[in-house]
Parts: sequence; structure tokens; C-alpha cells
Amino acid sequence: MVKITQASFITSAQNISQALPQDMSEIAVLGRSNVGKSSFINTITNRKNLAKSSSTPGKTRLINFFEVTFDCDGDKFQARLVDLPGFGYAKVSKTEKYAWQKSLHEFITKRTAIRLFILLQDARHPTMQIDKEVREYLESIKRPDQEILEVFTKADKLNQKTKSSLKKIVPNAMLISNLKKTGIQQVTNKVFEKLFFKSCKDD
Ligand SMILES: Nc1nc2c(ncn2[C@@H]2O[C@H](COP(=O)(O)OP(=O)(O)O)[C@@H](O)[C@H]2O)c(=O)[nH]1
Ligand SMILES: [Mg+2]
Repeated sequence: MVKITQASFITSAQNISQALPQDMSEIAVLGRSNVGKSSFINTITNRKNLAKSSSTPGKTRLINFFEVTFDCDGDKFQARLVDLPGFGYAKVSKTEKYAWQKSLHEFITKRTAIRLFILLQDARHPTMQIDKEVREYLESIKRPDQEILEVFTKADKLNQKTKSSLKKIVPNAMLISNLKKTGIQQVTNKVFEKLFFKSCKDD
């Protein structure tokens, strides 16, 4: 079984020039503001307040780096979670938005340590145009050693009907709830496998 047994905040950067050396595989976490990105980082690392759940969505324009230790049947593996700023928040000026997108694009395309993009989406709204655009954007820039993992949050808010319509649209959707802590083991297994090409016992 694979688990994240340690996690710590390392630093924040405003752009690629301030970022850490690329000495470790990285998992970039992306999603619209309020989709549950900070909560996801807390849930997957089994920590209450590692990533701050912000009360002013869209205001965090920083790239946050967290170092995590995976434990696979007693063997330890280090990686970094990279919390990218939420997109799609309207309350910033166009100029600001453009400058920020440019800086984020530079980071995403130049940061070769990124091995996996986790694109979080709200399970209740699986067909949002902005998520589609981001997915297509990632597909267009990803290198052969990178993958995209789509994870749907707020599973606890689905009823049978919305659940089956999600399954129709995205048959293999990875569905999680940060509130109920469900679906997390499956995501952890997948992330570990994609980063380290190994599966652990009882996964
Ligand atoms: N019901 C439910 N609420 C969630 C879930 N994940 C996040 N939230 C709530 O959604 C809001 C935004 O979460 P946050 O993690 O700050 O989103 P971020 O802006 O993407 O970092 C907060 O009020 C969270 O408590 C979930 O899986 N289920
Ligand atoms: Mg956040």
C-alpha cells in the first residue's frame, strides 16, 4: 500500500526565476478557484492545514511548493506537490490576468521537473468550457514524459442522477470528496505509479 507519510511546505515563488532547483519529480495541481485545490492537497497529505484554504479566491498568485514522502511497502520516495494559482477568477483586471497567464505559461512549459498535471474539476459541473480549455492547453504543451490526471472533487454533493451523468461523460472519472475523504487512496496509487512506475502491495 502506498501512503504519503510526510509533507511540508517549502517555499512560494512568484515566477519561474524564483522557483526551486529541479532536483525532484513534481506533481502540478491545477484547477479553477474554489474547486478544492487547497483542500485536495490537505486531504492527500493527510494534513489539516498544509495548504491554506483561501477566503479570497483568486487572490493567491503564488506558486507553492510542498515536499512529500511516499511510503510504498516501507520504501520511501520523495516528490514535490506544486500548487499553481487557481484560474478563471473574474475579479482581476485583464492586464493583470494576461501578465499572470504569461508567467504561468512560462512556468508550466519550462519546468521540466513536472511529471504529472492533476487537473481538478467540480464533479457537479464536468463540462465547463474553462476546464476544457485548460485540458486542451495541457494536452498541447505536455512532453512525452508528462501525463494529465483528471480528478473530480466534491463527490459528496452528487446524487445518483448526477453521479451517473458524470460517469457517462467521463467513464473513468476519479471521484473524490475532501469532505468525506473518499477516493483518495485511488488517486494516491495512480500518482505514485505515474511518478515512480511501481505499484505497491494491496493497491
Ligand atoms: N462538499 C465539499 N466541499 C469541498 C470539497 N473540497 C473543497 N470544498 C470546499 O470548497 C471551498 C473551496 O475549497 P478550497 O480548497 O479553498 O479551493 P481552492 O480555491 O481550489 O483552493 C471550501 O469551502 C472547501 O471547504 C469537497 O470535496 N466537498
Ligand atoms: Mg486554494
